[in-house]
Amino acid sequence: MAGPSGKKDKAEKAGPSGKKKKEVKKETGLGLSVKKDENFGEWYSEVCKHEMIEYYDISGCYILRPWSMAIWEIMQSFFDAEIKKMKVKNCYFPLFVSPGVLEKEKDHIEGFAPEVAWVTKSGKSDLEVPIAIRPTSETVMYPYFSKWIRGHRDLPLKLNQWCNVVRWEFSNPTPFIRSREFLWQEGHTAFATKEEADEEVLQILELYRRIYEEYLAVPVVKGMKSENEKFAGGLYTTSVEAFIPNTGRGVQGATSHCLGQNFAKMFEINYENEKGETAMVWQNSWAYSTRTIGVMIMTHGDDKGLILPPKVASVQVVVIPVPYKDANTQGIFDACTATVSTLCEAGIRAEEDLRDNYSPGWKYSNWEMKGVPLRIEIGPRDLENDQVRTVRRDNGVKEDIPRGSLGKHVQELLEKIQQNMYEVAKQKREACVEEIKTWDEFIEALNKKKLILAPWCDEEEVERDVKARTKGETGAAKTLCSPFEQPELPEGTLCFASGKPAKKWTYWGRSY
Ligand code: 87F
Repeated sequence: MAGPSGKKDKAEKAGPSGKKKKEVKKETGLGLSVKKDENFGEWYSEVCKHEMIEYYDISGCYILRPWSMAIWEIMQSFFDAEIKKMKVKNCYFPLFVSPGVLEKEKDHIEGFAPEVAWVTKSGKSDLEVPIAIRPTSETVMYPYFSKWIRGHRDLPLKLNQWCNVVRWEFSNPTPFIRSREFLWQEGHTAFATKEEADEEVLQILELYRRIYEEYLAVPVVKGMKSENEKFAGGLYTTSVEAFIPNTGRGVQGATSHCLGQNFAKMFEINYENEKGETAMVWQNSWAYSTRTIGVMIMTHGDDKGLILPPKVASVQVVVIPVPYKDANTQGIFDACTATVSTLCEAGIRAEEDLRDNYSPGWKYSNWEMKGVPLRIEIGPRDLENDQVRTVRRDNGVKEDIPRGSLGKHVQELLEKIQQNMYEVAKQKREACVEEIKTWDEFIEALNKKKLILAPWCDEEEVERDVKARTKGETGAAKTLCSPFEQPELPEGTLCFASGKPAKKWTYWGRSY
């Protein structure tokens, strides 16, 4: 199915079920063969293949094609500029980790050990000492933090790197959402005081919220991870959590951890404070990955394919000529080119599709499938009236606009599309939220694929118990986060699972 054999695969695709229609669709590259509501997994995989990713011949590894890489780069530009305002500096540490360093912090690595990939050979000969491939870089970086941090003037130390990491996952791989290699940024910072660390955790979390809500038009909840779900090596973990209504699963969007002084102790990251005493640093780490793109695809895509939010779309507007037999074809083509120039000058990412081997209808479907937020059609009538026709990808609404006010008008339309996509996604998510009080209500809501908000006693043992009691084919329910924005918790409210006094409202559900 993958790579080099892809072409051949298509030709042979008649298959035992022999669905003619599906085959024809595959041949022309038009339309999806499944609906989002009918087979979400298959739908997602098909949508990704147009043209975000290409499957690869190693399970769990995917090729990021320009169409998705461009989205990553746009988010990267935003986040990189924001952290630079916070005086975070970029750096790059090696991909390889020696076993001694990797295993230095035993607690931290313990649960993760099966996922670490190792290089054991060069050519045909075994390496004397196998070398690990980074799954994350705490143990890679912190020996150098110890070396570089000497006095209070060396603090804060704020580093970030944009890189790939490898985690040899065994549960079912999904493009962007769970892959064995992925791209991310990892920030690692060290401070003199806990207060400074606490403040940064939330500043970064707010940037993650903005990536999801302002760029990807995906609503998220900011909150605190439970003791069970936090990063074991740290003090506390905050996250932004998204929800996929179609599967009823939560998905952790990004995390911002306060590590406390655990790693500082382990790696002896000490400094001399103003009083001349030896003190230990407070640390944070934070990351978001290419998973963001998967969450966006799942949230917005429809039966026609992808829908890209204008802010991250590498092509925001596609301009398509609609020539008729006797019409002034060259005039229409020229109008398309002029339209693209005008839009580009207005700072809009626009492209024309003047290919002569495809019909306008084919092009419409093709660009719809690729999710371009706005289509502009120019035909003989438009030329006559000095106008263009716009068609929105998010709701199909058509509008004729005068060519004179193109830049301003299209800019406004793109902003409306961005806003509308966020509102629609938010409404869909809100419709899934269910506040429950009892165990029976919990199970009922879980079976209805709800995002469950429940009063909880906040005890680790109770969360483990809920997991055990809900274990099934589709995975156990667990806490997603305790939202920072807490609804009122009336005196005497009891935990839905243990019957003990509830301490907080917490989101529960199955998750990716
Ligand atoms: C897999 C193998 C080895 C996650 C792993 O979230 C180690 C790990 O430490 C591991 N999977 N983690 C936790 C990563 C924590 C932390 N690292 C820096 C982040 C943000 C960026």
